[in-house]
Amino acid sequence: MEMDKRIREALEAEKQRQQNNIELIASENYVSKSIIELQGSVFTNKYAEGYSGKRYYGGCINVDKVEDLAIEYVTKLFQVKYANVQPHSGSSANMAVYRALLKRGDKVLGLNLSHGGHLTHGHSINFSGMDYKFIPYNLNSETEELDYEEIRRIAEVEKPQMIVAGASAYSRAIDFEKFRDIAHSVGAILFVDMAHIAGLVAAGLHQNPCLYADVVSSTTHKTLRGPRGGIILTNSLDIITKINKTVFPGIQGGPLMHVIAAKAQCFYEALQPEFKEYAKQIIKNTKAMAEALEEEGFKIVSGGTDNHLILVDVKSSLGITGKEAETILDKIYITVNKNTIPNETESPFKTSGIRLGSPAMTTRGLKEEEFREIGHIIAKALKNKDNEEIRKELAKEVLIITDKFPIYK
Ligand code: DSN
Repeated sequence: MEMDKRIREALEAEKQRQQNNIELIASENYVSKSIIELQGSVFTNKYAEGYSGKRYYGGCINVDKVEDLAIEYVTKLFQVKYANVQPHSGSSANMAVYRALLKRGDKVLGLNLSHGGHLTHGHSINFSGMDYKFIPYNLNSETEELDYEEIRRIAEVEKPQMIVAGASAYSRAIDFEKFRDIAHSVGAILFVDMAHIAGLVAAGLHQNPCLYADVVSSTTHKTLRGPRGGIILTNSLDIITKINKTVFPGIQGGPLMHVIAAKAQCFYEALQPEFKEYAKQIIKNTKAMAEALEEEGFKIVSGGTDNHLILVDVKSSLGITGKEAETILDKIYITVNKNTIPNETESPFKTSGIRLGSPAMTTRGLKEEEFREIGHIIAKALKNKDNEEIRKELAKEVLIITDKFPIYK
């Protein structure tokens, strides 16, 4: 049957929006045509509850092959023994880890959401904060970086069953070896959620948490540039056995085999030498954009960046909220998200900061020169928020950049 006209219109409009806009949401990316083809493939028709070779349905010969390939490639990519590639998302991967390894009410340490953590790292409105007793740790109030001594102090006082490391809005490298030492010194499991930095880890540009953590989760669609979904990795046979039972039948039914096929392709792509070059460019580009914004007088949270994102404190720099900045930039076709910053004084709906990431535009081929230009365009737009003429000029400049770098040639 032909596609419904109104659905088609939304699809075409979204293609145009993605083409026109400078995409700076740190957790988004553009996947390859092969990944789109696999996600839109006949694998979507297949039920395959269970695991390769042990399914509850017939006709699984080909889905077994793609799931085996996904596991082969991802374990090679992250130098780890075992993987579960079935979680539908990062949140369900994290739910599986907690449910497999903790009892309800167990104590867990996780990074405060307003300091860069994630909802599933213990926020009270999320299942994680409801089912387990999370104790948040904050960034150091002066350096705005992780404070390992303070995390150790909290761990020694609280004696948690698990420590969660990983972040959604943290621009500095994370020392997983230090986290391992702290966790194991108090008898806690170290769980790393590397969703944001997985592509950098895959390229060898960030310490690999699989070498230190008891268990690691990730999404596959951020810096890793794959389909939307989750994975869980570990070197422990005991842990993967518990994880596998928890993912299915514990919390999920049939795996999304079209997504698992696309995950296999994502891991294959990340194993190629070009991916390393891509990941290197991500970091160069973020640094270039941060430098341009600093030249313009903006305060960069944590004093700079080692990875794919920066947090800009627009409130202390210009007296506007993150929400206002997001809206102003939307009008000139630059997509960002408002974000809380350490010691936030605004509500999560307003915030004092914006989060800017380079993975998506790096995929489109932009280099340091363009990222510096984007930094200056952002600064000019925010400094002249009420000037209609300047806004129109900047919107034109953005469209010139995005025209020059098509998403799908
Ligand atoms: N929502 C994602 C992000 O934007 O960082 C995290 O899951």
